Amino acid sequence: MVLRGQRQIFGVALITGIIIFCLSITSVPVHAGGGGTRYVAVTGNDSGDCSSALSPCRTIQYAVNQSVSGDRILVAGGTYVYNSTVDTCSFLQTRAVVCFVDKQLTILGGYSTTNWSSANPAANPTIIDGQGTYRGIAAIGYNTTTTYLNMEGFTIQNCQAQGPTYLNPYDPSGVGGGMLVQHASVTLRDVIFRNNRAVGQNTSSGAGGQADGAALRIEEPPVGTTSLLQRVVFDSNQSYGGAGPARGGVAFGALFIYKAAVTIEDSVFTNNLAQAGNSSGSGSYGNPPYAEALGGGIAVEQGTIVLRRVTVTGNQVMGGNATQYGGGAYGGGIFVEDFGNRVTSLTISDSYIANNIAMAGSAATGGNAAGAGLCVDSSAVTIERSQFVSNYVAGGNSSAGGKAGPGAGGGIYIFAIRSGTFNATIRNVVVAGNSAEQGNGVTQLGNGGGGGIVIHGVNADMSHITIAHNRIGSNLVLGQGLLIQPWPSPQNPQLPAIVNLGYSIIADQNGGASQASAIVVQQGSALTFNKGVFSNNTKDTNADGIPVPPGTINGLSTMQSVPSVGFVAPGSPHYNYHLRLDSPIKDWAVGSSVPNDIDGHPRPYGSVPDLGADEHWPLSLSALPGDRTIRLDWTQGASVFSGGVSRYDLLVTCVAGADPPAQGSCGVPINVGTQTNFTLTGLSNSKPYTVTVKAYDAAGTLIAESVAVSVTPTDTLYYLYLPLVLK
Ligand SMILES: [Ca+2]
Repeated sequence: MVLRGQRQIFGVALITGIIIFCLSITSVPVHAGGGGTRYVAVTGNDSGDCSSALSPCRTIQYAVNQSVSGDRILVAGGTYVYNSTVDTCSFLQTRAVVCFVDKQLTILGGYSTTNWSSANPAANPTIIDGQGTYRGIAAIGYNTTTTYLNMEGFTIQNCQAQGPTYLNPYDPSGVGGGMLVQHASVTLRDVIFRNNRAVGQNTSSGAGGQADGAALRIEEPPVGTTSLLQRVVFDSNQSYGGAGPARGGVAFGALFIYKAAVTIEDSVFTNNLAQAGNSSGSGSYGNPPYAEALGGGIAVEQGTIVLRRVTVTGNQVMGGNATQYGGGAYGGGIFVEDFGNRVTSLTISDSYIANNIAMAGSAATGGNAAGAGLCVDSSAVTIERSQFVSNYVAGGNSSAGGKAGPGAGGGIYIFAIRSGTFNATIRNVVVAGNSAEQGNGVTQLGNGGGGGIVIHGVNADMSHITIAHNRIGSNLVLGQGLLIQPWPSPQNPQLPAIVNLGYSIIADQNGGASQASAIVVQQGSALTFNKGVFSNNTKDTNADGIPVPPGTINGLSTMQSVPSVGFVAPGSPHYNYHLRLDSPIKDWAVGSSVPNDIDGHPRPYGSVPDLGADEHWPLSLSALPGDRTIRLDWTQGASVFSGGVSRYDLLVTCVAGADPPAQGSCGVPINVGTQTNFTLTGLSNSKPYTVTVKAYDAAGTLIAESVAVSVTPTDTLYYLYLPLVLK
């Protein structure tokens, strides 16, 4: 089923031009030979050039004004707010606490007036507070292509960018609430964006103002630069599209990236919101035609985006309401699309995307919703070693007699509306506990689907995927776990979806109307299985023509079935889809050459890899000998089996003449409860002991064990023993 009638490009609505400076900056000082250090503290005074640590300046902005490219500004802990007397950026409609044009600056927080040599942002919180009125930072390249901000150790909070952004030509958008990086590149480390807003203006004609980048907008940095975000937190930032008489304003989420290469590592996006504006009119106007909300955590319009070890949880996109057409909702956690047919790519690795929501707006015709965890349009995408868990997508409700909006792709929705190199490569990924629902109103069984994943009009190479416990609403039938469909429709398949699915698990899929199946391949598309397992689904595929006629399905004979896969702790609250020791599908991935698993553990353990995202390894255990003692620790190993273990037993094997442990007997299991470290005492020195840790579930079934570790206690501790770590 077609999700969207016709994809529109959002860019027309974007602010893309160089700022029109109707401003009073007469000259921008860009001197060679920077590299000086300037000092700022809340106890300081704005005088001189801030270059003495003994007499710091009072405002960051004053120090910025004194600075030349290459300078460093060290900022002591405290809260810094807007001060009009030092503001040199009168061209900004939303003024900023800190603003600069055409400089390369490093601004470092976390210092104190008694210690300017090492930063400690935790001990010396350094806060830029917009007081609900001002933008936090604006870094703008105007005459140069080298403008750059390196910022570390700050909290940027309570900032707001309220539309309009420009007066000539008039633009009602509100963008970059916490930070606006325009035609400049940025490096941020240890920065927290909290409770910032971008607010589109309410308008008296046409569409309401767009809102994007509640925390941060990175807009068209110089070609060849890559912006870098490390250990950055985006928490509770909100973008609100403005109301408009024809339709509400579009909203993009906390981080908005436009035409940029950005790498994000070890960062968190949580509880952010993109809410499109409402309208008392039809809800359709201009381009994009509807009041859409996109990318609650991260929204990308063209770029090269790399996400490593990123957590994206609890973010939302909410389409706008109107009378005729509800606004769409795309990518509750992450939304990425090309722009103007430019190359765009997304790489996600070792990341966790959970509990995000995409809900379309209500109207006579409910809006479309897609990809609660991730929505990708016309871009190359690679996803490795990541989890998409418990995300929820719902189409918009319709008023009496109108059509309910479709909801599709609870976890992941990948699509294209034009031909191109849009391959999706997905490896070692868990997609579990996600759901897709249609809005309320006049429903159709085909109006959405793919509780776990939708692949729509693109090629996808998927291997070692665990698709489990996804569901669709009671008025849907198309793919509880996986929906594969051509663009724009099975009746008019112009771009097929061609999917390879190898070494994967499709288990415990449920929900939907009576004919719903776990996998649906629609006519005009193809799916090739290469080994895998079905388990406990209400119906595995639509190969039999139910619920809809199938496209090409190959390799079905390579699939096996088991009653239970043997997950450690499936479903809420743990969503732990690692394999138990007694899983029947271990060693079934004959021929797989994928070198590792979702944990980064090597494959295979033993001679043949396991199906799905996890390779089952023995419980990792470290053992440290001491004087008549052995210190055991399996905390790290236990994390793999979290939620599944009811108790651990230690089994200690002793040689002849060796004293038994004080805590039990040789050869008899010692129940240590749920603790994940233990010290055996009373042992004999110079006698080898063999120790195994065994993990049991609540039913008393063994679900994991360590390898047997041989350790010899000793009192000759002349040197430090390194822990013996075994997988
Ligand atoms: Ca593993």
